[in-house]
Amino acid sequence: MNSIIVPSLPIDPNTAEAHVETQTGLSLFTRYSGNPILTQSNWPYSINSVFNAGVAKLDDGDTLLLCRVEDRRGMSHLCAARSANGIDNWRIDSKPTLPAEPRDFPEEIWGIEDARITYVPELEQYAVVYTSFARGGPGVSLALTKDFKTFERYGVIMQPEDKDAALLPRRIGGLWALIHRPVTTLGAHMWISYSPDLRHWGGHKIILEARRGGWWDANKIGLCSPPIETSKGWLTIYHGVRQTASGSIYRLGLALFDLDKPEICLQRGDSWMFGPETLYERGGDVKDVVFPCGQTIDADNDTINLYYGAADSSIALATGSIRSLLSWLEANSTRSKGSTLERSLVSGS
Ligand code: BMA
Repeated sequence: MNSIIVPSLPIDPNTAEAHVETQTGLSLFTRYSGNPILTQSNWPYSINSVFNAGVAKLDDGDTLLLCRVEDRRGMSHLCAARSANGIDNWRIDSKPTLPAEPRDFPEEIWGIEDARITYVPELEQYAVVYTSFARGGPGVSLALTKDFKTFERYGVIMQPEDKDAALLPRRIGGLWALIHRPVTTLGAHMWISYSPDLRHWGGHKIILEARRGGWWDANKIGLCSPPIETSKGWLTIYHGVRQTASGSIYRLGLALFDLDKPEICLQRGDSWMFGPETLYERGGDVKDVVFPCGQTIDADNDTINLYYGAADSSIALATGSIRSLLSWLEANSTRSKGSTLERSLVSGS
């Protein structure tokens, strides 16, 4: 089964169709003028809010968003919305598509959140990696599906405290690779772990550290959408959390990881490249949050449609160019292969 329309990978930024190119970090993505594209008012049943959706492009051309839906108890579940153009006329499941199942999976007693979806050609299935929430804190859970109707649940694959995880679409050196964000005494950094069977995980390594001090991504970072395989490396959007006197600001940065050794960071952007600016991003249940969990890539192999949660209250869309993201990263990155500059930045010296 060939279940997803993906660009022929890896994407070559030199041959990708030209997109309107900007080199300023602030305009790398263009917001859809009709944002937000999905809100509580679109839902076929009573909810509090809808945000942070995993994304898949289906065989029939539909874009599927597996949305985080918060009910009016405060618990989240996942619900699928499908659209032919990925913008409007969403067909939303009439009940939760993937509800929490705390009886069989006690790690889901307070709900499930923030799915990241990867189509895995070898398995001919989508891997849905999501946050399961219970007394021990957030953990990382996995389910496989062919159709977003029935799911094979693997349960917790990374114990609390851990979240912001996605599977890479193919094995690296014979092993599956998961990027995730445990919180340890070392801090809230991005890690990679490897597995022969998606159940047993090891080879844990930090791949990107939260910076310190005044940086926009000081102290807490995490993976956003699943990394994009390009000929230059795994292009990765991550969030950085700035703590301020009036709360946190969630902004987005870019990093590039080695294709064959994804624990090696080749480049990391200095500044954030997308952050809360509009009313629907600056105000909501949690203000000043942009939080993508997935994207689609158009047939030109360059246009990226980024779906993001806005202020934990709605889903919005912004469009960019993979080639522009890569060239911005090249021009605005402190880190080159083997450089120790990043280490001194991380240690604050
Ligand atoms: C993070 C996650 C996201 C949420 C964000 C802002 O820790 O829980 O689901 O959007 O906080 O509240």
